[in-house]
Amino acid sequence: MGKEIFTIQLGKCGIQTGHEFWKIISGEHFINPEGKIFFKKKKNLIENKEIFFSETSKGTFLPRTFLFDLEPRILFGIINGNYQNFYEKKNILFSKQSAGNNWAIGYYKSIEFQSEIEEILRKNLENCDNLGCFNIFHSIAGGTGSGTGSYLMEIIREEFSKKIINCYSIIPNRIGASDTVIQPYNSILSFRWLTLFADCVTFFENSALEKIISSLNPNIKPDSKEINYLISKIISISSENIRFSENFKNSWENQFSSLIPTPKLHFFSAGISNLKFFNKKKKNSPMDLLHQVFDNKTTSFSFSEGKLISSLLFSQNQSKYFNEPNILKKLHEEKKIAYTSWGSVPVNIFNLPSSTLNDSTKKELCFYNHTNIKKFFSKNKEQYDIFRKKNAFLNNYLKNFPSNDGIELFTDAKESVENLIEEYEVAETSKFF
Ligand SMILES: Nc1nc2c(ncn2[C@@H]2O[C@H](COP(=O)(O)OP(=O)(O)OP(=O)(O)O)[C@@H](O)[C@H]2O)c(=O)[nH]1
Ligand SMILES: [Mg+2]
Repeated sequence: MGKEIFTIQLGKCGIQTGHEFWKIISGEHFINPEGKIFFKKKKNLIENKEIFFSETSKGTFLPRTFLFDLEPRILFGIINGNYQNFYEKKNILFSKQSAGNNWAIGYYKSIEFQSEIEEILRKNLENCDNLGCFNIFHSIAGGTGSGTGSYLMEIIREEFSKKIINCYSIIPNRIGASDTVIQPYNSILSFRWLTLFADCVTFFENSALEKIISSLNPNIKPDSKEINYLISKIISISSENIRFSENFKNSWENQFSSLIPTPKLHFFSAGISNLKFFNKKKKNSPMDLLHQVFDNKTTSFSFSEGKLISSLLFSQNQSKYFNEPNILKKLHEEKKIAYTSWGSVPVNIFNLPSSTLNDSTKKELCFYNHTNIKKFFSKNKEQYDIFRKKNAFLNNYLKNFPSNDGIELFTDAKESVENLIEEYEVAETSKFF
């Protein structure tokens, strides 16, 4: 079996998207909300459910996950429903009041839970043969997702320095929805922590996800349920190869390390083809699927500016691409995709186990490491600059820092984002290596 993966679900968004993810993968492993296997294993099905689930002494399989929120409401909604026996109670932690969309409250309030958090992480680690990676689900706009998320990355780096920190970071920008007003403060601080402590980060922009869902089926009016399903489906597909393979070398890090040329450039977007959940009727040729993978992206980055550093394609047509390598080249030409001059292989292809899952839809999924992601950091930095210039909501924010180091932290975070943008700019030139 490959290395185990331990999940961390933080704040409302992290808990809800993570819950959707667990629903999808538990279904694929025939595990019911009680943790019991409800279907006899298909013949010849190779399954590594222990990577994500731990087997209890009663023979049930429960998610290897830690749920944390500074307010109990969302957690109670999940653990008092059908899934009350699904999550281990000892892996759930909450306090009484939310962080009010404030990074500083999220970060500093979490310090009060340091020993409990460390104990939970250590116990879960002891329950693994060889834990490889921490998967963090969170939003970088709310206080718990951004602040506690930052704090947890620091703890993991300090206590379990060799383990990979892989973040699924959700960015609001919902069309027509009012979002947290101090989001630029939360995001700029989160970016600093994600740059310094995470090994890789996949961004999901709610507005981009809404567009994908509408393009797959114009009759659907996307809400959180559909958006969370899409995020979770992307993450679950990217783990199929690990969960359903006899090749234990298919570890998460083996797949994703090919995307990261230097440690700092570790921010990805994903692209997804049509999914049966959104459009049951649509039949797609392999070429249609590929087009969709390039068009349906989880962030608003554009191929028309900047350069592709690397990409990772999960496909049921791997052999086709090996036999006809020009397919991808042609498509890249058609889409005018430019590569960095120093990168090695612009597309790495991994096979998806096609026949194993309940979901028989043909699908493709791609992760992109593209320099145009810098636009996203620039946009957030500009928003932050506007706020800072006017000192908008600043005192309200700073009063939640325990000492006077709030301003210093902001200066540091801004500098770190500027350096990151510069790194992507240099990566577009041949001077990079
Ligand atoms: N895709 C998606 N986005 C969500 C969901 N819940 C919240 N969000 C987005 O995340 C942002 C706020 O994050 P929350 O997760 O509610 O905040 P939190 O981490 O609980 O932090 P506090 O409530 O401030 O303690 C909002 O602006 C929403 O746009 C969800 O279930 N799915
Ligand atoms: Mg909350």
